[in-house]
Formats: sequence, structure tokens, C-alpha cells
Amino acid sequence: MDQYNSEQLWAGLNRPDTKLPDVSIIGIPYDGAACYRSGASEAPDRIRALSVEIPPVLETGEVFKGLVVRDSGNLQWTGDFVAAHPFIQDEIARRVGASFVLTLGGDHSVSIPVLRAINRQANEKVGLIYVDAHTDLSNQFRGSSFSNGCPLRRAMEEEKFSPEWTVLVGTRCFETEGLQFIQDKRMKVFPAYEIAERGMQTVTREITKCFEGLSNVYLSIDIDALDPAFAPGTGIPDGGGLSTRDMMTLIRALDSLPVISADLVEVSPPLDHSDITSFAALRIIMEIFGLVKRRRSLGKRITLL
Ligand SMILES: [Mn+2]
Repeated sequence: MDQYNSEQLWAGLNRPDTKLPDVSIIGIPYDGAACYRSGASEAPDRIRALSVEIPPVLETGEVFKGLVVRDSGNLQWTGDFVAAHPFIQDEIARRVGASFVLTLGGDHSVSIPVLRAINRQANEKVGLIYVDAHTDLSNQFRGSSFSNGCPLRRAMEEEKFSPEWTVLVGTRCFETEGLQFIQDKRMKVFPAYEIAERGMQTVTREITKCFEGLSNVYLSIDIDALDPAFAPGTGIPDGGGLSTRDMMTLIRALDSLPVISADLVEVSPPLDHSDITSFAALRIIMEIFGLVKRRRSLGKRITLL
């Protein structure tokens, strides 16, 4: 493990002792539900370690002065992860009312207890932007309801989430069951090819329109939404994906939406090359910080309602 002082983390924005951070970061180092290749359990520590290397400035020149981040480290549990879901839910639930919560996976199954916590704490409907190569809409995958092929399906069972208030972005691998679910529920999908043809700027305007009038929007980002050229270090690198630039454009254009929490999952450091994928993840995280900072500067809400 690299040596660093905790205040150097997250471009020097981490203040471990602060009571009321703008952004609360929590790692869930679990990859036992990965249906193909694992290694995502190492992502929170690797991304955290690399975060000391970057400056607190976006490419636009926006400086993060005043943005307070608190990294609580990784959640620790003993035994079976699914049995620990209630604990994970509690840990997320107690943070979402006070700060913008950013969860770092882990495989995508870690989003199941996180989204359940959001559901439990929300007073109003929650819109969901699901950026992923896959639909993750399998009811069960290889006998498990909690595989990384199931998180979106589990979320759709929660009261505050619904297919009507969900958009899939960057999708290109449609399992039969997921495709059927999308068609039955008339879900909105912005597949990767459509983003390539029409441009992310245009598509993002449409995504924003989908959520008009909602009080909460949650952003779930599977790094495999990116093309393997930009993010090779992930369990299932699927060609024909988004560029890191597309992802940055998307996040930067979400200012008008009440985005109140996000997760970033499926970065797998052992499958990575030269930390390309972890650094791409950092770019994404910095854009999320930028989104939170701009919303806060405009006096807009950054926490769950
Ligand atoms: Mn996924």
C-alpha cells in the first residue's frame, strides 16, 4: 500500500474529521457476486491511493475550493455479504440525508443494499440513471438473486424506484430476460450505438427531460459502460462502449437534476493495465465532485429528499 496522509486523498479534499461533508465516500470491497472475473474488491483502495496524485481542479479550470469530502474508508463485515445487506443498508441510510453519498464498489451487486437504503430513506420517488454495458435485469443469475446481473431488477422492486423513472445509458449487451423486461415495462434506453450516432450532449438533454419534476435522482455507474479501450480493467470488457469523454459530458450536463447520490462499480485493479481503468474512474469521480460543487454553489439540494 502506498503511503499517504489521509488529507491528501481525493485531490487533497478529504477531511476525515469533518462532521458535515458535502460528499461522503464509502467503499464496499466485495466481488463475490461477479458472474465472470472478479478483482473489483480491490477497487476502493486502489482508486483511493491514486487519488492523491491528482489536482483539485477540473479540466474546465473549475477549482474545488470549499468542497468538503469525507472518506469513511471501507465497510467491514464478517461472513456472507447478502446476510450483511441490512448492515450495509444502515450505513448508507444514515449518511444520505446529510451528504451526497458516493459508494465505491465492488461488483455491481453492492448497489442492491445501497439502493434499498435510498428507497428506505426517500420520501419521494427516485429517478435512476443506470450507466452500464449490461441491463442487469435478470431476476436470477446462476441461481442467485443477488448476482451482479441482478441489481437493476432488484431496484425495480423497491417502492420509490420504478421502470418509468429509470433510464439505461450505454447499454449494448441485452440478455433475453433483460430485453423482455425493458420491452414489457417500456423502459427508456439510450444504447451505446445511439450515443455514438447522436452524440452524448444531445442524448443527455433527453435524459434530463425524462426526470423533470422529480425530487431525487440516483446515478449508478458501472465502469464497463466505457469501451475496453478506455477501461480494460473490469470483469466483462464489452466492445463498442462509451468513451471517458462521453461519460464526462453526461455527468457535467446533469446540473439541472437533483442528483443526490451515486455509485461507481466494477473497476478491477488486478485486471487493469497501468491503472488506466482506475484513473478513468478518478476522472468520473472528479466530475461527480464538480456536479455536487456546482449544485451546492447554486444553493441547490445535494441530499436525499
Ligand atoms: Mn452492472
